[in-house]
Amino acid sequence: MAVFEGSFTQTELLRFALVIGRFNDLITVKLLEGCQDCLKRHGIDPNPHGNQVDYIWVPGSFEIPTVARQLALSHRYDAIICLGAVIKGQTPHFDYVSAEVAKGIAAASFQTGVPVVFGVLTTDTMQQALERAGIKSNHGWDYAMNAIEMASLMRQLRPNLAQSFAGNSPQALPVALDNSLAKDPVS
Ligand code: INI
Repeated sequence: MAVFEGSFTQTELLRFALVIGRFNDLITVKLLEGCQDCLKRHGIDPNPHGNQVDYIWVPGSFEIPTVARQLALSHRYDAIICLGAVIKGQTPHFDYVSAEVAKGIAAASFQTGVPVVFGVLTTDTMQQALERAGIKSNHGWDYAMNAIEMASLMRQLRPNLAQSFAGNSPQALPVALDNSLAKDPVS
């Protein structure tokens, strides 16, 4: 048997997409900066003209899942990081938007087998959002850490699961895994 865990040092081949909501961009731009800082400090080139990170801007958090799913289906990325800020009290939209974005991001990840990081702040006030986007700490950094860990872990699991299932009948391999094994995320 074996232990698998993501590496934070072997990152040069990893590819990421960042989906960022423009709504409350005072917050989302700060999350983005935290995210980029973390990626850079872990050896990932955050330059949009480079090979490792693509950036996709959407109007608001509600639009994030549709785009995240499309990107995951492309199998070009090891992980997708979704950044948004849903703040209560601004509009009655809060409950609808926060529920849908959480469900949608989870579905995009489950349906495709690609890690999709839920980097959407849901707070009662703008002050709470600011505190989580740089004033006290920057959750953007944490979202990037999650993405690196999951991206690296999934790269390890694909070949290892293929090997450990090699002796079994094809029916023993779950369909989702079978599909992911057939695709190279960087091709
Ligand atoms: N989008 C957000 O990202 N955060 C919010 O707080 C928010 N509120 O409160 O309304 C918000 N609404 C816009 C929404 O995401 C869609 O862009 C819009 O409904 C069009 O589909």
